[in-house]
Amino acid sequence: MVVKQGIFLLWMIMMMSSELQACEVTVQHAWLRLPPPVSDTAAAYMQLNNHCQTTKQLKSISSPQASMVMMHHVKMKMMQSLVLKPQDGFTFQPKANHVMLMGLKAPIHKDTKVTLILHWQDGHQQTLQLEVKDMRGESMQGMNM
Ligand SMILES: [Cu+2]
Repeated sequence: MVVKQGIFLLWMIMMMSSELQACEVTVQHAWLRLPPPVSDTAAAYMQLNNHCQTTKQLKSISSPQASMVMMHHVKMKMMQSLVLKPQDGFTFQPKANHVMLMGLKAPIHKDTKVTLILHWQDGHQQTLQLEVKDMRGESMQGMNM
């Protein structure tokens, strides 16, 4: 009887911890600005929200399509990591914080499927598909990231 209860308790703990593990930061509006044809860098943007009960730390981002991906503040100042407390949000957006893809392995077109992988502190990897947006008609500041 005691063993049975012990196993049940263990099962409960496992269920609860996998529940915590499973909670993912939500990512919305993930997109990449169509870079000029000659450029081997591109900027990406997204909105992150932590609806989980634990603090989440984004350690790094990678992409199979770029040799390096960095998180930048305005003026290309590097962000080492991004800490999101429960209920915290963070937005990468034009002319502010952005995700920078460097060393593009192939030219990106409007219909290219761009993949980003978010590497979280707890070992979880989150794969995103980005929409490529052509912003050239929007303003003359096409190079403004
Ligand atoms: Cu940058």
